Amino acid sequence: VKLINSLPEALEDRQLYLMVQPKINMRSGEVVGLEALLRWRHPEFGELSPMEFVPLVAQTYMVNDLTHWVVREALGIISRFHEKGCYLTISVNVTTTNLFDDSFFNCVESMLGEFGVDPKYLEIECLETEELLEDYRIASVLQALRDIGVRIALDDFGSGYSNLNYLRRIPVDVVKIDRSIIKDMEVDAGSRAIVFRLVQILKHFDYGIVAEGIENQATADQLLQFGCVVGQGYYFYRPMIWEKALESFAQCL
Ligand code: G
Ligand code: G
Ligand code: NA
Ligand code: MN
Repeated sequence: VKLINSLPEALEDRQLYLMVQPKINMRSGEVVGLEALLRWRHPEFGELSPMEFVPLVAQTYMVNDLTHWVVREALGIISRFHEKGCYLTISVNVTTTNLFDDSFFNCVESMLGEFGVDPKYLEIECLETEELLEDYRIASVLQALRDIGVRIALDDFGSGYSNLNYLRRIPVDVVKIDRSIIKDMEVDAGSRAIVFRLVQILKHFDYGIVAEGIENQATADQLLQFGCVVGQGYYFYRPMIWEKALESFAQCL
């Protein structure tokens, strides 16, 4: 409770900040996008991972302010890359509560305008929850975002319900294959078989595919063989300070 109550102050004091983790085209080695990952440097509790506070905040309406802050910050970051001619996308993680918020769509749309970022460079990552699959209000927010060009990614696919038939009913452009399956690929033929078929099915329906949690070359090679080109994981890059990413990737032209 104390933690949650200190959030508004933390937002003002800039105790929160974003790290970025690159997504890469494993065929060319090129960085194609960044995922924004939230951190909280708390004066009393130290460095907090989003797992320690996002679930708590997500039970309150404060999660809306928090996500608006994250989107604003992420767009500020990506516009710095674009200024340097480096047209990467940026993804932001949102919770189901955010998608029930009537102001979410308008906020995102107006912030895109404010920063002059083409909506196609913003991706919203959401988790496959029951509400996401079943609530028409969420589907309509996602569809409205897609209609203006924002991309929608389904995060951690393969860790929850992962019902392929439901998947087709929700407006999603990109599916991220959860690292829990990816991490076993190197040692387990069964996991490789699942990923192989999953990639085939996702390609059949024209989804963009991102493999998460790649930790070694063997897994990256296998994924490429299966036709999954975009990957993310410690093998390529760990989450990093965005200024450092700007320094290293901004000569990407
Ligand atoms: O970066 P890290 O591995 O600590 O992230 C842990 C979890 O927190 C991941 O599931 C990630 O999706 C989530 N997360 C990271 N940043 C944000 C954010 O800005 N908003 C929300 N809702 N979740 C986030
Ligand atoms: O749930 P989500 O996929 O958004 O989680 C993102 C989190 O996953 C980040 O906080 C990041 O630290 C973590 N992560 C990213 N790549 C790897 C990886 O290769 N291995 C492991 N164990 N964690 C990873
Ligand atoms: Na994510
Ligand atoms: Mn994920």
